[in-house]
Amino acid sequence: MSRWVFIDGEFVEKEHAKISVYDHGLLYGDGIFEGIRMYGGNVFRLREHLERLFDSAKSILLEVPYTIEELEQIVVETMRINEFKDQAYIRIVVSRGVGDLGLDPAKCHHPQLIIIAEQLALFSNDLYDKGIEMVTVPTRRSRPDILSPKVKSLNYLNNILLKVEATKAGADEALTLNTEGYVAEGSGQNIFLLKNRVLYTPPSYVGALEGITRNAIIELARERGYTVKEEPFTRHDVFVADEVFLTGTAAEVVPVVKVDSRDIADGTPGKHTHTLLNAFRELVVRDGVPVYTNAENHAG
Ligand code: PXG
Repeated sequence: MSRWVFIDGEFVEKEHAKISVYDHGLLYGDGIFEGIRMYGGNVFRLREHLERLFDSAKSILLEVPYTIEELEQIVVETMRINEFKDQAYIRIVVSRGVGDLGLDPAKCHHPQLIIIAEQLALFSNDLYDKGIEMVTVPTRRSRPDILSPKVKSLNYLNNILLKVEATKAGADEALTLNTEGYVAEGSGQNIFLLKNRVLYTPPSYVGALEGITRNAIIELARERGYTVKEEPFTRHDVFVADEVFLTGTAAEVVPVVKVDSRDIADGTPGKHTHTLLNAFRELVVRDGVPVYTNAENHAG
């Protein structure tokens, strides 16, 4: 269990980790975040996550109060101080900080960095074996020209509504469409489908986050001889796919077996999904920034 949260430039016991009611992260969702995982004592693709965090910051004109190297150190230190040895989920938040009740962030002089680490499993274990059910939800994924889905902003209401609509409809996850009706992603996961040994995932311009898990799966699939195509597809293509799965830091790789009452193939998780899930599980324990030295690993 985690005990220490990094906030206001120091580690604070989690009961005492508090922010101001004047923080624009709270008042307006003005800020950004990243979700990262540690596997086998290594923080997976930390650099990529931090680069995406800095890109999100640049896009919303937010100054991250640390360099990328300093942030790397603080993330590693958060794992060490909480004595996480193997698995953990890490949340980085940078909010605009304290201001007044106006929208203008000009008066927010101190962006706030918060790092929290916890155990997190998005779906219960049996769903990774059985597969999940998705439904298309009425809310559309926000348009890239209005609020870019590439910005991991603290304003996640679009994604929250997608998730709520799916669970209220009795499904595990939302199949989300962009305003033109093309498949975008899940509520917080990228989507892949496999048809005749070709793997398809929507390009990010359709309205999906360029997921770090997504990119890892594309690499792993190509190394294993799959053709991977980043191209738009519709619900019909999902219904008639041989296999469908979702990817994300929180979700990892989860098979999808039913979409809008249609079974995907025979309604059980596919063997290529299984191959890629295993490849991903192998990759994550050997790739990443080590939190402990070899000597510490042996001592621990
Ligand atoms: N799409 C969106 C909209 C996301 O927020 C992903 C795809 C997957 O990207 P990565 O880089 O993680 O492979 C995300 C990331 C949740 C939750 O509880 C999900 C994310 C962030 C925070 C919480 O489902 N998703």
